[in-house]
Amino acid sequence: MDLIGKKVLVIGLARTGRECARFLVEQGASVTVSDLRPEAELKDEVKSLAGLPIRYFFGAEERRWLEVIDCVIPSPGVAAENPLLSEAAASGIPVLSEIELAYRFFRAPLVAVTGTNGKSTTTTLIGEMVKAGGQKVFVGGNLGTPFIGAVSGEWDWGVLEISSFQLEWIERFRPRVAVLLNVTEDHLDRYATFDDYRRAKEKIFAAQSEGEFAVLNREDPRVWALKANVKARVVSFGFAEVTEGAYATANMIVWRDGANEERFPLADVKIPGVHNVENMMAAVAAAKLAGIARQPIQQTLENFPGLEHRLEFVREKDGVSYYNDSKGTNVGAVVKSLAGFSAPVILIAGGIDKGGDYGPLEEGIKRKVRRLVLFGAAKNVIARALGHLTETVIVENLAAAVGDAAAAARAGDVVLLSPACSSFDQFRNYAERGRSFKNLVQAL
Ligand code: UMA
Repeated sequence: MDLIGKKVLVIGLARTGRECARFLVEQGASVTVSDLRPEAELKDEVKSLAGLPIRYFFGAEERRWLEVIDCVIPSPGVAAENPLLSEAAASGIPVLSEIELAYRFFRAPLVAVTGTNGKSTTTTLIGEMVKAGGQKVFVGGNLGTPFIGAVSGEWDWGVLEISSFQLEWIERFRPRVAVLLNVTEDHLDRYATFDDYRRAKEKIFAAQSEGEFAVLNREDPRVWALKANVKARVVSFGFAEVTEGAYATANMIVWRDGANEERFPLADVKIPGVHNVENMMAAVAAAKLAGIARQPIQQTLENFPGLEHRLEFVREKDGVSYYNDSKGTNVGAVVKSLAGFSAPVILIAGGIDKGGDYGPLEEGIKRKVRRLVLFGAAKNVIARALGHLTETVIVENLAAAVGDAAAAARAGDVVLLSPACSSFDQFRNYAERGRSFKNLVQAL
């Protein structure tokens, strides 16, 4: 793809926009960056690009910004309804997502992981396995480091966490190994229907052909149904024994590839929960397809401590265990997190409601949750949906929620922050919410 002299508009000036602008200037493009926030809020971002020949437009988006533009690169957080994007698409100006742009320049093969939950854990595991196998690997994407920032590096592999947002504007993006972990309701504040969200995720397989691999979860009926539609070779993971692919018994993961069988004991693995067995099976399958030997895979499974903000143990106080699961930003994630506990749980939830159904949580709340502590913008919506199932209290913010949970907890209980919502009503992001929870718990 020749970018010399091309007039490119990048929409959004945060992590993705900044890296795209830098790359496009390097490639000789004529770069414009827009952001709907006022300039005063973007001083640091503009400063980080100081000295580069970039034209900026800030504030409410105007269609005239598209005049003379040859190509538009939206940040993932920019929805298709954005006036610049919809106008560009309607008038035939090519729109490419950042991962599509990066794909056209990245020279190593890719493993790409998507799904509603487990993406970050699985991507990190695969990256560590490939690294332990002695390969030079870039690990990033939705995980936090934009893919575009890696294209000038020398790599043997790229391992990417990919969101539905990033898949919206792809054309040729074609991973050697594409993994779909699961699909449950999320981001219904961005997509009109669940089907729109699901279709965006499934695009990860769209450009693949027989030479590539589609790794599918047999435990998720929506994912497994895709086996008939994908063009790539299907490799699967799940709990029932198979002759090709990965499966798990109570104490090991088994990988089978024709006549070969490799066993990965789980006795020394540190990450808990059935959902993590699924994540580990997916990671083993992807790493094997990337040609990694048994030993570095086993070593990674045993050394991996889990991710911050994902069922992260914070401390025990007076016999009560506190867990930070701030990355549990949708209902499906909380269902899986609750499944990992057998002790009575005091669940802290709330934030910005994403327009989905809280129904899948009913069973877990009835069986495990002794007290439900709700805070933030969605507190009343969640209380209406689930409050009749257990003792429920409504508080204003996270500090009050931790205070209430600590006062109500008895020895043997678990206090779990697993919000089922995004964080933007009271925090910058889920990480800030998680850190705030940990500070509050440490201060008890
Ligand atoms: N903006 C506009 N116009 C709009 C909308 C937004 O100008 O119509 C501007 C905003 O004012 C802001 C910028 O766009 O300045 C924000 O862009 P962004 O939200 O894409 O932020 P980035 O920092 O580039 O982060 C993105 C991903 N964000 C989202 O998908 C919302 C990050 O995923 C990702 O880590 C990063 O790229 C690097 O690849 C975060 C996320 O929440 C973690 N992802 C979702 C999730 O995991 O559920 C999908």
